[in-house]
Amino acid sequence: MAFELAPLPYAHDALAPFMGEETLQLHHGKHHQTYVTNLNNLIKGTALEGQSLDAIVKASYGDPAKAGIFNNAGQHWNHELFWQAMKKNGGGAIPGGLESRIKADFGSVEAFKEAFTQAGLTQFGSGWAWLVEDGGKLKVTKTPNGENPLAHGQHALLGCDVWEHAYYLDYRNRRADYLKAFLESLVNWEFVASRLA
Ligand code: MN3
Repeated sequence: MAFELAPLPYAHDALAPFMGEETLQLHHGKHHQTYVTNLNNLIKGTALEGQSLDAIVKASYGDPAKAGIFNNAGQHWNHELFWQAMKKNGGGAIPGGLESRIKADFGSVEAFKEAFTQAGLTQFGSGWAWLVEDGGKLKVTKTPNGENPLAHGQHALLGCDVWEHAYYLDYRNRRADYLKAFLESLVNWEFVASRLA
């Protein structure tokens, strides 16, 4: 069965003013839809057709002959996590279990937020900033383009899209302002905590 674009888990105007209606219409309805359409076309009639998205991401990573499949499968995977990891009136308190893990591995919530923000700011060009579980520890990472923690054997808890299409309409060139709004006003911390192993 072909992959399908799931509806957003909130209305297109639910995240405004931190992520505006036009951004969500284009980002979800056009950019994400294009990754899904491209992925379906690229795997049609190949051994990957009918496999799970996770399996396709892992099977195509690092194979130059499957770069197009990986880019689109990775971006479909990344955006599915990204939409769920935000909510209306997001940000705020981090659930206790997750907060304890963050304090244990980063020293403080502030130190985690600084590391996450720096990862997003220093990802040159398009890519993602992540909070991952890796070998029982929480870590902050960054990846270029459609690459993701799954390809690196890590478990993603939170991802922030730092491609310009994610923030340019709302923040222009101010990626730092977007990252701050993401952490303080958009993240669904209950969802992030629910992904802890
Ligand atoms: Mn995107």
